Amino acid sequence: MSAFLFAVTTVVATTLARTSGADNKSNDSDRSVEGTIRYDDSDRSVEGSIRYDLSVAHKACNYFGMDELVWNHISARHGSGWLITPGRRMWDAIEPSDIVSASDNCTADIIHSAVYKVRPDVKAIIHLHTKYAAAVCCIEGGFIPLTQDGSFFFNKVATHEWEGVSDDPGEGERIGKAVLSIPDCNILLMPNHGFCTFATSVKEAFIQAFYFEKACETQQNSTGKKLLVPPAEIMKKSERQNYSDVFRPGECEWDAVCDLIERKYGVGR
Ligand SMILES: *[C@@H]1O[C@H](CO)[C@@H](O)[C@H](O)[C@H]1NC(C)=O
Ligand SMILES: *[C@@H]1O[C@H](CO)[C@@H](O)[C@H](O)[C@H]1NC(C)=O
Ligand SMILES: *[C@@H]1O[C@H](CO)[C@@H](O)[C@H](O)[C@H]1NC(C)=O
Ligand SMILES: *[C@@H]1O[C@H](CO)[C@@H](O)[C@H](O)[C@H]1NC(C)=O
Ligand SMILES: CC(=O)N[C@H]1CO[C@H](CO)[C@@H](O)[C@@H]1O
Repeated sequence: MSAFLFAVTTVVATTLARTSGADNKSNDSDRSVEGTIRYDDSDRSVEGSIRYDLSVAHKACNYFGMDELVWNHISARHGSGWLITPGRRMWDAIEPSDIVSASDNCTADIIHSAVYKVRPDVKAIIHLHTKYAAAVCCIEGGFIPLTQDGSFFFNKVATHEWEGVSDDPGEGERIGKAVLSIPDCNILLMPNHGFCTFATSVKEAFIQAFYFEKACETQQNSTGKKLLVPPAEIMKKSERQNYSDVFRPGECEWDAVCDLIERKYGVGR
């Protein structure tokens, strides 16, 4: 009986997540400023689908080795604020109900609120310290897109120099300036620290982070060799193709990632 109930709950949660999706374009005009969370829980079904996607994204980071113990954050706008990683919990154990509407971590508030403030189009942010991206963060010149996977980020990388652990609210303004300096950027590279990807949905932000880490791995493994850097016009063409409706990050991958995570970890227990 309880197994039956669990199965029903899982199916309902999964269907909800996949039909209503987290790409919901909520009204941004009253979005929170400077980390002030005014949580709008008026739409339960939208909230449920965002929580589901956030839980899957945390568990998928754990599955693919992209997490770092209890640190780092994934967030998604909801209502006039955003939902975010609870902290103090391993990412394979983050369930939809564990996601919080305000972080107890000031670092996350500064970085995430800075990006949401200057980019109304951004609905989800992932901040990670994955190993290959962290290595690329420590190389002069930073990220070099070399492959088809890397073309997602061609001319889309903003940079914000490390200021130590982010606890100075003034840093938010500097992060905002960095993000605005590269039109349509989808990566904030944080030298000697890590990176953020930002996107129109949780699934898109996760898939971007996956490909960014992979592109950094390719770059790192090519270090010290003579690089074949593709012509800019080919990268530009590939970038546009990658962002067409069919290949938009997450479009083809996300349901399969959800299936994988349901099989390996389960969601919603
Ligand atoms: C999107 O979210 C807003 C606010 O949460 C809600 O009013 C609206 O109905 C949602 N739209 C869809 C298509 O789910
Ligand atoms: C968003 O809300 C503001 C004020 O609440 C309203 O003026 C505006 O038309 C709304 N925009 C959309 C796209 O719903
Ligand atoms: C917040 O999280 C970051 C990692 O994302 C960590 O470096 C920092 O120490 C945390 N700060 C607090 C106050 O918990
Ligand atoms: C990069 O190098 C590591 C260590 O040699 C290897 O395990 C990994 O498969 C390589 N990755 C790529 C994308 O070449
Ligand atoms: C996010 C992004 O870069 N989107 C681009 C993808 O390609 C389309 C079509 O060429 C562009 O209009 C978008 O700006």
